[in-house]
Amino acid sequence: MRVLILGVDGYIGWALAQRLASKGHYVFGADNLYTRKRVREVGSDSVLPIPSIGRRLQSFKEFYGKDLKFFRGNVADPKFLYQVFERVNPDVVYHLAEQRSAPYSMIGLKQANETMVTNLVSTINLVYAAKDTNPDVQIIKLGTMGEYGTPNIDITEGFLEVEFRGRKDVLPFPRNAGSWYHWTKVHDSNNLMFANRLWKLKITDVMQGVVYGTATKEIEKSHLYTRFDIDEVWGTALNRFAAQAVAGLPITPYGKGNQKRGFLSLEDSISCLTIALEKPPKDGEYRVLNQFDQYYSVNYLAEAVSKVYHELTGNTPEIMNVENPRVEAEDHYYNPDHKKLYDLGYRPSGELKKDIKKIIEDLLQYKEKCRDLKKVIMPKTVWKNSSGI
Ligand code: USQ
Repeated sequence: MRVLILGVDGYIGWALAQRLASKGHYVFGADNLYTRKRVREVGSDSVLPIPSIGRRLQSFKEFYGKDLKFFRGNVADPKFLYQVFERVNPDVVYHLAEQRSAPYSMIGLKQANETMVTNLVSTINLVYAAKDTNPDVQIIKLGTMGEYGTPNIDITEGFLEVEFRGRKDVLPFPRNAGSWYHWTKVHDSNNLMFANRLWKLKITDVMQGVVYGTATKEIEKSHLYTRFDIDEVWGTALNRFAAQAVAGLPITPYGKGNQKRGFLSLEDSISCLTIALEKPPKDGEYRVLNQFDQYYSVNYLAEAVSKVYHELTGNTPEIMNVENPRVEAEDHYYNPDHKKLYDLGYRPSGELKKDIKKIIEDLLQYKEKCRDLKKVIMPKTVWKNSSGI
């Protein structure tokens, strides 16, 4: 199949390109290298070394024996996206090209606006480009489990059967996000649903949990690493905890640390995204898949990382529950469904402890780099201090 990955230079995009190439698909990618730039701006860098895009594509060709045809540009620019669609004529398009950091969106008004525009406009461009140039394309769009928030009821996959004042309906599950970034994903979901109603586009909206890990089976062979961020803006919970241990810093669950989130490994994320391609929705269907393996509290993950680090090195990192920079529930009910991907054939690849061990082993090879980034690890972006112009 001809597969277009918007956001191919990112954490998920680069790993996904390798999986799809190794499965024999023709892979095309677009990216404006936005994450590289924004990560540098906060004084940080990917801990795993990432070469320039030119060298990256060259190594891809050498290892996989075929080109990853690359288009450099911004998918929030409609002209660019239409041109890419016309050149590629994809069977499947993945939209992974959004601003992906909740803390970045909470720095201030400029970043909030940038996140809103980048994310919402890119998705609107996508549905129009699909409708106008290739209405049969399958759209796989990365949303987030964070769209649902942490309601005091079970979370279904996208839709909820409601009985109210004697009448019944099936309605979108109420969304209640916790950052401007997470709200953009809610707005995207609404826009995708509407585009589907208007033009019968075939859409999979993926509610993905927090992804962790350094590798997939392809990356273990190719050594074409994907990026790995650990700073307070671009790094995420479990990855940060492992890097904190390696850097000799305390591991930082925020607040009481009892907040729970769905997590999955990079390997599993890529498997799920591939299953979405291989088992498409019906023509004209909009479907929602909740994509995570298990849910954990951040305290549980902090302890798990500390234990594994001790087993590997003999040292026990300190766990320090720091003041929570976010506005979020720290003690709450959490029970989201995640059945549909299992019904489509997804099976988790590993086991948390083994996955953590692998991350720590990989990071130990870049111990100095983790240490160099010490100054950007502790949380500084405080939700309530988000500032205006
Ligand atoms: N957290 C800590 N300590 C840290 C970092 C985070 O306790 O050092 C806590 C946060 O307070 C939060 C939880 O861990 O309760 C998750 O935070 P995160 O930074 O790992 O992830 P989040 O900001 O929610 O966003 C990440 C990705 C985003 C994706 C989302 C999936 O950056 O692109 O959509 O995970 S989900 O969390 O399910 O919404």
